[in-house]
Amino acid sequence: MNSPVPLHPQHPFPPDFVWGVATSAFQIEGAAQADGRGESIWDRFCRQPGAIADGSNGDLACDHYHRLESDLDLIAGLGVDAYRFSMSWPRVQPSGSGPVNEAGMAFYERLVDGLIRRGIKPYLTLNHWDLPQALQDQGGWAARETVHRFVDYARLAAARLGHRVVSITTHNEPWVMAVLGHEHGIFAPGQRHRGTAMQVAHHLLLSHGLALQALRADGCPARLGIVLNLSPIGPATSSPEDAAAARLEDGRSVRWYMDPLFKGQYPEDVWQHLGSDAPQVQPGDMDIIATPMDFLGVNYYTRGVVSASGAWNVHQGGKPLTDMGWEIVPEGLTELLLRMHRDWQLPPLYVKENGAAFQDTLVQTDAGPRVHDQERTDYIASHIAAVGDALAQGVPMVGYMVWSLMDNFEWASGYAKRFGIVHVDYATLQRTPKDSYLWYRDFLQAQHAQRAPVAAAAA
Ligand code: IFM
Repeated sequence: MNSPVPLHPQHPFPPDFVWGVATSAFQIEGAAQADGRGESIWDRFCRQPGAIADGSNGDLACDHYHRLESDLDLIAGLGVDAYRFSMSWPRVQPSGSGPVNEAGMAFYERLVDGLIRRGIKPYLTLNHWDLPQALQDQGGWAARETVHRFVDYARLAAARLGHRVVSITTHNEPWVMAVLGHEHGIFAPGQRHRGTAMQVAHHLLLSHGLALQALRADGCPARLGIVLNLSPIGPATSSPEDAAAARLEDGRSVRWYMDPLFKGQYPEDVWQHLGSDAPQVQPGDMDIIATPMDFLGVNYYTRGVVSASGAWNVHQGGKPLTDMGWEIVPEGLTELLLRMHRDWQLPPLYVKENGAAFQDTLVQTDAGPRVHDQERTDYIASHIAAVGDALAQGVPMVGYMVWSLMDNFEWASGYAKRFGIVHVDYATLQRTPKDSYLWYRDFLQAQHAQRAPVAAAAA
């Protein structure tokens, strides 16, 4: 390919650095009614008029459920070390409790075996937002009982796959589930109450800690952790009001998760601010939440610029935007990783999602269909370089994963926003690797070539 983007970042990555690509179940699988799958809160939410920008849903999505083998070949063609995917809870336990739905579990066994056969390490996420609707009907994540249902589900999943996957993530992005789902109401289950959101966040963290303890007691050999969406948060202006707003937003979106996980306590300033919206915490909860992890994952897309008027991403000008309207700030990733390293005692750290939506055009060329998504290639390359900068300054980075393998259901934005490095034609479901896929493949080849002499010398 003809990309000017360099294949060798300024800072070298260690030979055992894990390069990967990521997806999630609801966003790609489709097959919403196949093989006994139960309803999830996202199936229900998509049916609310106006909830999804293009009125779409996940019924068919990319039909990955029926195209597993060819999709696995696409992943293998990239030359990644790892593939991060999520298990749909309602597919394997349709009502959120009770025995395994064998037909649904068989899909994930085929997926994991297919990855292993291709030499790719499976990275499993248990909860990427698609709670069984039956549990929502009993109170969802706001109900403490759901914590125990999640632990049962985690044990059942680990009993079947824990010996074959390298890593298990309990939850993906608890802030999103709690705040966008229960305070802003723009994600499933569409509730709007701050106190509920904070109780949900507490129960997600608690269920994470309890699941870690249960899986370890069961002898699960996979490495265990959680994935947070984090951004560096700064004030829109130098006014004291904006500075206070930025500090509070950092408290609510970063410290509210990092402090309990790594210090066993909620940040006092945010707790005071919440007043009666602070969560119910029972004795012993905080110690459970702080159960040591084998890794932490961070998803990074952009920075936050906050003003006292309540705006979250005030654009300060000069920064290019993605199709989501998010500023492109690769140096923000380095800043975030350095801050995390400074403020908390981190376990090995991954970037578990990083990528960008752009308006892609599929063009016909003599070489077949192509998507010239130079902006996405630039985005990925510059963020990989940002990870390299953090690594060079001592942050314990161990891996990086692109979001996402293919265009998919982008939640409230429907199918209009494309994050894939593989283009999906939603009329035919045909997959076309974009130029960013070809660049990442070439980049990984260059990384692997650098690895070989090191590995040979060590042998
Ligand atoms: O598509 C989502 C993903 O499911 C979670 N992290 C952010 C991505 C882009 O919005």
